Amino acid sequence: MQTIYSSDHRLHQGVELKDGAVSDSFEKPIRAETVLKQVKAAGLGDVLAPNVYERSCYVGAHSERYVEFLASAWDDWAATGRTCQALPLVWPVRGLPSTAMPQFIDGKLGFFSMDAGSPINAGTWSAVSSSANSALTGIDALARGDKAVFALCRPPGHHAGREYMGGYCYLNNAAIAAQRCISQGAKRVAVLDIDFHHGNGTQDIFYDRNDVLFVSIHGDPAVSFPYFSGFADERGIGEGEGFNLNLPLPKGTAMEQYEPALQQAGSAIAQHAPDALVVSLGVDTFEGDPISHFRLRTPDYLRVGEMLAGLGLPTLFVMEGGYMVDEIGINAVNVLLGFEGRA
Ligand code: Q9C
Ligand code: ZN
Repeated sequence: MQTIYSSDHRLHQGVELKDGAVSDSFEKPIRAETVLKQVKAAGLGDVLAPNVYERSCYVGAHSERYVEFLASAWDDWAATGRTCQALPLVWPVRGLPSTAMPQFIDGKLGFFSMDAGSPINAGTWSAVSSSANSALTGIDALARGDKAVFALCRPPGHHAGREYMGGYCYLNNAAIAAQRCISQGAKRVAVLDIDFHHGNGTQDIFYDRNDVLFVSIHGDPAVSFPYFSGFADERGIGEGEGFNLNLPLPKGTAMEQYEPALQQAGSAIAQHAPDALVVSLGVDTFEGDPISHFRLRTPDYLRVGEMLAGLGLPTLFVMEGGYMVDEIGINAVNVLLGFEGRA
């Protein structure tokens, strides 16, 4: 299968508040470079640069004002004379009365974010838009008849909601691709999220819709990020009721407990009978991941890919998380090799 990759991701290198101190983010450029290296070493297929898309292609999954905010956030921040990365520090939590968008950048940063996990610097928008463009290029390749495509996106996207960034994410690459699929005529799409963390952003974007089924297998939010989304009783709303399926699993989950959840996810997807499947592919489910708590092992990812292939759907894989830098290449590519029957 083809891989879509842009080196523009390197323009974004974030900071992170970890244990109360500022350090380099776990979400760093070498992640994508390691995965690319393994794509080539395994001979997965051609590596192509993304096409260029209009900013309007991100609207639908996101609101127009949020996309405008992201695109100009660095300039608005830098215009105040600051040179360090932009981070939000105040949020409109329950109980605060105003729902109006602030006019000043510091207020906007809080208004359009769920946490302080998505810093913005001078290259962030270039990286973020090229990441979304990789997912869009991938979905367009499926429309032209490719059976499977790997969008090697960085930064990741699944924590980004309709109007907010968070958890290292800015634009929701998987949701933007799924939305384009629908906009171009697909009746139904499914998004399966196998990153360790709940894909709260993708859930948010499609929560009231019955055309895009969202299924996520993730660490129990009672004890894992993002804490405020991902519980089993979140099933969708209005027309979307029954089209959101969360399968939280306890800390320490290994393949033995993971596989039945993946089976259940597969059954729900088959029942939806989508025209295409988008997989939010995070490999932070790995036993050695520094910020996550599942125990999948390297050969397990081949099995995951094999099970996904069993659905027989045109499939776009979109890279999400995975922070054990030495192993994320082999783990991500194992899913793709398993999918292609090259296990
Ligand atoms: N000490 C993705 O995998 N911070 N995002 C967790 C753990 C947020 C992960 C802190 C993790 C976000 C795309
Ligand atoms: Zn994750």
